Amino acid sequence: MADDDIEIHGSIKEKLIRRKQEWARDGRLLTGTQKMEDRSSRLPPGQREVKDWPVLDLGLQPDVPLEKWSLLINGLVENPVEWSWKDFISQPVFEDVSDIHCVTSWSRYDNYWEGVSTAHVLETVRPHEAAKHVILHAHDGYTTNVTLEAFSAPDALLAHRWEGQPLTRQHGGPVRLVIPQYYFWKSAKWIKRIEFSALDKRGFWETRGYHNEGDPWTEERYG
Ligand SMILES: Nc1nc2c(c(=O)[nH]1)N[C@H]1C(S)=C(S)[C@@H](COP(=O)(O)O)O[C@H]1N2
Ligand SMILES: [Mo]
Repeated sequence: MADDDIEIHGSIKEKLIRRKQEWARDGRLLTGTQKMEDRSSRLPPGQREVKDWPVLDLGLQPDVPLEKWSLLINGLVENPVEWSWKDFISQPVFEDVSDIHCVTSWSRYDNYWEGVSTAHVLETVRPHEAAKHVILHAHDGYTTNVTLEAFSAPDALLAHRWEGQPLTRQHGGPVRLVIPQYYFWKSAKWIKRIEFSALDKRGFWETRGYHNEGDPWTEERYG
């Protein structure tokens, strides 16, 4: 976990972060239809479909070579683990196709992910009964929080491949989290630690006006 060894490209986008915080304060993009929970459309309210895949981050892109990569999974668990890259890729393979919904209003359909399911993570580390929250920590200093229930979703995974190719650094490679049921800010890129906790801890955007959960179907954008 020697973070000093990890090279980070770029510099933090203070202006962009401020603008997104202002959007949250002003409730930008909210359609007001969030109470309808209309699931007849594949597109959640206020979203538009894109075919490309935008890159969004704080401006800092860690460059984590596989030989230095590790993932610590600890906190309120019976069996904490620290996986090296070799350990990680010897776990059972999980594949899933899901849609991405970003809070900045783009959605991208049918992303083919390969990696390790969060269900397998849970079987391996066995959270204590008191663990109700999961805090995700990334190499760029980013954090985000989800309930244990959301983390356990059957389509959630630690992804290292997208569309049959290794996940690029821009998109969070070597490994990122993917939780399709939520807006994409919950899907931490460059993940380095998964912490199980009894208490909730709001993450980077959650402390800057974003919703604590983030269901796109009910427009849990801000709050
Ligand atoms: N580590 C880290 N993960 C992150 C972010 C970030 O800045 N750092 N941004 C989040 C946000 S706001 C979005 S929309 C998605 C963007 O992922 P993408 O660049 O692959 O589209 O990553 C999420 N995960
Ligand atoms: Mo986002």
